[in-house]
Amino acid sequence: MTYRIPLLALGASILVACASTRVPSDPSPKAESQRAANVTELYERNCGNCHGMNGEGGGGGTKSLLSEEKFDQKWDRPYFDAIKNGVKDAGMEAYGESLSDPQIWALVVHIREMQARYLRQANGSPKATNGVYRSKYHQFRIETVLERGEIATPWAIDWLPDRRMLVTSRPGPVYLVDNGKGQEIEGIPDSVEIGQGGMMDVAVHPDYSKNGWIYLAFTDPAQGKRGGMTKIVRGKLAFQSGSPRWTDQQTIFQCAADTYSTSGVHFGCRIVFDGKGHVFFPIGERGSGSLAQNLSKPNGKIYRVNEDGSIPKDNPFVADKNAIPALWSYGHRNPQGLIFDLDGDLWDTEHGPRGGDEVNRIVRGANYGWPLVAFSINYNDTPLVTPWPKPGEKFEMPVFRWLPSIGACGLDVARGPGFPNWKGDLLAGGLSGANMDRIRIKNGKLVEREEIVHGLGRVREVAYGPDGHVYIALNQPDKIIRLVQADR
Ligand code: HEC
Ligand SMILES: [Ca+2]
Repeated sequence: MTYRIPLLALGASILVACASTRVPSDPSPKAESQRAANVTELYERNCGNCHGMNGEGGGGGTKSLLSEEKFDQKWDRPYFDAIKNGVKDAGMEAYGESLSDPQIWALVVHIREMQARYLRQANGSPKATNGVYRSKYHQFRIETVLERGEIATPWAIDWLPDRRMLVTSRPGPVYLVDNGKGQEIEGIPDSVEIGQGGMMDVAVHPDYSKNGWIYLAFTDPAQGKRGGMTKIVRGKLAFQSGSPRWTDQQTIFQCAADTYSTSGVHFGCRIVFDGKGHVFFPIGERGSGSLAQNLSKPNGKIYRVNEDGSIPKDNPFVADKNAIPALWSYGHRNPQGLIFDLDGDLWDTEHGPRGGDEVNRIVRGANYGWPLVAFSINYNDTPLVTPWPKPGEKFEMPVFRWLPSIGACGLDVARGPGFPNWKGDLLAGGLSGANMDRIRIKNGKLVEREEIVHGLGRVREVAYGPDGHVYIALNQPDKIIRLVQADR
């Protein structure tokens, strides 16, 4: 795994050297299939003759792999086992000898990618008839709240009690939006937009009418050098002849200066309140996967602090002198969705690499496994790891994973009154997936998933409005839309 992007020719030559040492030198025929480093090649060479180059089946008595019924996580393990142990009475050999477990898992990921392509082509996206979309429990219309281009890369949405909307823009500004007109708030702290970082979340304190606090998450610029790190502050709004200004700022959480990095990936960050005096927020692993397992480093963790930034005495790692005391859970890659559901359980959505974006129930002190386990392959189509813990390892497994990835970003819970039949369901967005899914979980198990929106743009934020409409911040095109219930 590469932890730093090499900037110099020297770095590049080191990479090449590493890559060449990975080629196995064993000349035996068993090693033949292992030499196919890339998963597509591995499939085409070993499986395509029977299962079809695109999974369509037909050779050697196979059915199509492209069935809606099998495109489901409950078939992950049976698929893996079929490849590893073979399907003897059907004439498929066992690959457990010639292929490693990560290679076998990578073949499952490859099948999922073929299934997703095929099913998208066959089923298309949710479409409106006379402007009305029909989903399983509700019909809705889509309205534009902020036009294309009015706010650059909108990242987060929240509301003041008077229903004026706050919208962050990743390049830095935060806007107060009243009746479709956005006003930039003066005096917002400096942030730096590097890759996926920049101005990120805004969260209005649940008791805002009493205390006036608004929380912001952003990439804090490193002092005197390039790079940055996720930081959380809170402040208040003051109005001078109608113009909003950021005042009374306090730092809630800041990382040590030596953790600031020039990496452009995996900053987190959403802020949520538990209503019991605590604030929770995630920070991604900044491209350094192994640090997600290191409790003394801020990367790849979910945090819990008191609303003023002080450390709760009952946090899980306060007794560990080497651990950051604000830690709540670890082994995360890049959570960009975080929400308390209506039962008070905390959920995140986080990015896997290629495949295996996760929906996790966040438990005090738990390890979510990254980078030791993942439902993914590498971006360059090579095997990575297997999803399941090895003997002696204990990880909290995702309740649901998207395979292939959707680029999970933005998460809220349906609260009613606009969509009462969705009440309690998670609404989860996807960037590369350009989707918003409704996810119903009962007793810790996924019972229903429905794609509500697809193909309108990269979904950055999902926010259930106080007016009962479901707001979505899209990127590319940059705009804000809302779903308005239209049941007849
Ligand atoms: C000689 C033909 C043949 C080859 C080669 C072959 N399979 Fe199969 N495979 C079958 C047959 C036959 C079945 C059982 C019938 C079916 O499910 O289509 C099967 C079943 C499976 C299943 C279970 C499907 C289900 O719906 O439960 C998976 C997964 C699978 N194969 C994957 C692979 C992969 C991956 C490879 C390559 C590493 C491979 N197969 C190579 C013939 C083959
Ligand atoms: Ca995980």
